[in-house]
Amino acid sequence: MKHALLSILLLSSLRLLAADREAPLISNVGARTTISLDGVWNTIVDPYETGLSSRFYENAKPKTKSDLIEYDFDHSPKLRVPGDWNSQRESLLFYEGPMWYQRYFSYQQKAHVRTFLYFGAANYLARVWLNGKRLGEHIGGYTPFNFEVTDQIAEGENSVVVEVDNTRRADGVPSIHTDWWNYGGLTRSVELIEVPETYITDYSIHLAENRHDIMEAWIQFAGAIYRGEATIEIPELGLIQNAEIDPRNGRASARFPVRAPHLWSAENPKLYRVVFSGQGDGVVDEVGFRTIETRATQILLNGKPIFLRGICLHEEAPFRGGRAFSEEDDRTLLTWAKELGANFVRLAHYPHNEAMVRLADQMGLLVWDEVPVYWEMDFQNPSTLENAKAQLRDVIVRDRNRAAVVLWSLSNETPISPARNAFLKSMAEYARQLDDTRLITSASDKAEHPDDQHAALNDPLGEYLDVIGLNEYIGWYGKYRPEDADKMQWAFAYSKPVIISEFGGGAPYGMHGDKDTRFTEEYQANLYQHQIGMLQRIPALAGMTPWILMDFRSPRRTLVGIQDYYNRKGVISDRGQRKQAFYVLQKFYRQKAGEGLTASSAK
Ligand code: GCB
Repeated sequence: MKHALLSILLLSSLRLLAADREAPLISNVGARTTISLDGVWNTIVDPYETGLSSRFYENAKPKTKSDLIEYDFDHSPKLRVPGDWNSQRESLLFYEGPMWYQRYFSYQQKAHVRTFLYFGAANYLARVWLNGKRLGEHIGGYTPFNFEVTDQIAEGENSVVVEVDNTRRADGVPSIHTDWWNYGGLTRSVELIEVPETYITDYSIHLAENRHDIMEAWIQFAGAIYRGEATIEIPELGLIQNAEIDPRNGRASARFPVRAPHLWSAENPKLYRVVFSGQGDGVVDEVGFRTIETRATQILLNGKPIFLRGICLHEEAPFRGGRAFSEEDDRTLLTWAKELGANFVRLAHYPHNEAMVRLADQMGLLVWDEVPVYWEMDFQNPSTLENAKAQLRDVIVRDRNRAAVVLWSLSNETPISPARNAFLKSMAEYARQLDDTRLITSASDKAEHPDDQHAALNDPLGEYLDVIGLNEYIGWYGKYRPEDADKMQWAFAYSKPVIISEFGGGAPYGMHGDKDTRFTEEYQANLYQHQIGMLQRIPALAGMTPWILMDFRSPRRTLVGIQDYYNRKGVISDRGQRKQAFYVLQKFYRQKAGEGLTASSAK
């Protein structure tokens, strides 16, 4: 009886698994054999979600002239992939709800090859069918996912259907309220990936803790594992390192000495070609080597204190608007950050596209990577926590070999409560378990003002972090004027490095007036001036990322003639025009960079 029950349970869980073919995320897709499914897709806007009951995923056609089929992908309007739908069709600007995507592609089957269908990102919920069969679903709008399709993909013509739904949900990550546009759609590339039957899913290589002459690496294989060794090669360092593969879990790990590599830094973002191989598979990556740690209230890059001259960014496309997804978008944004004098970017408030992080690696910009645990959320809900953790895991899998990424940020401006504290504690532990080589942070805005000359951050979240992130809007929100910053003295409950992860104020480019007039460039520039003075009086200050590089769309910003559904706190407009505040910040960063040079040449 007991056995019968057990086998029923087992069978039903197997069936559940069979219905969802989401497979462990394959890292470094760019190094794989891929077939792009980007381009023009057929789309059906489905505000009442009738597509599920009407089985849009079958992509059926009437067989006789009397057949009733009330949808037709072939003659429906098109949308480009990658791309959000809101910026592609005027009628979709504010659309939130389900959208059906369909396209055909032809495929040639190959022996001993496994095929995966990969999505760079789909906001927010995606349900996927191939040739009418359900592959599964994925939640979370900014992280990649893949399904194995080896058994579903047909020789010749195939049809893939995806329902993408960006309805905001109280239990979602993020939840209902955000200060950014809820761009829906297949916002990043869709690809088929081909790998051998036994293949490398993921790997990691980095310098051992605070050592510049020892590396640690592992390679994870999937499929039937044969006894043998995996190999890691760094030709430029003359390194060939073998490691035994454990057949029980498909993992090979090694710790080994290296001839001191050129360390990765913002000034010299050196990347090495690294080859990971074994079991008949091989992947090549470009990897930088550096260490990152904290000592008291300092952040040390490669053992030396660094001041993070940063700026926040949304993943918003310059000039054309909408979600950024291309290397060209990314290069424009990061080039502006460099011009500002930055050595650091905060990629707010969710994982940006992979090309962005790779470009930061090449250009020498340190990165704060973040997941969209933002404002009020359903912190009591275990499935919300699981969702947040899955997003954190997937961005860590995607970016863990990028030297540029030095901080994992768990959250932004979440309201203090026992449930929230427990939620973020659990995320911090999970992040450390997945990657103990980086620093953990979070942005908090829960400062208190005992009087008009003192400010204190006592958020208990600080206990779980390596670096304290503080968002403060003195001179913009609340009762204080920009000049009040001059007398403000900050105190922090935890003796850890502090990054001022946001400050700022809004001004459309070209709006002028005196420095006391809201929404003028003069007001914004004056605010920056007084902020810079105040921040320099914080002894634990290790960096700053003002809000924000470029103006971005926000449904909350309705002020006509000034905001017009844009958050105007950019130091650059969405058309690329530099505001006065850009030059105030640039001047400060140039001076800071100069100080850094004198300090290191004095050594
Ligand atoms: C914040 C949020 C950010 C907003 C910004 C603002 O504190 O973290 O997402 O966009 O303020 O402009 O109010």
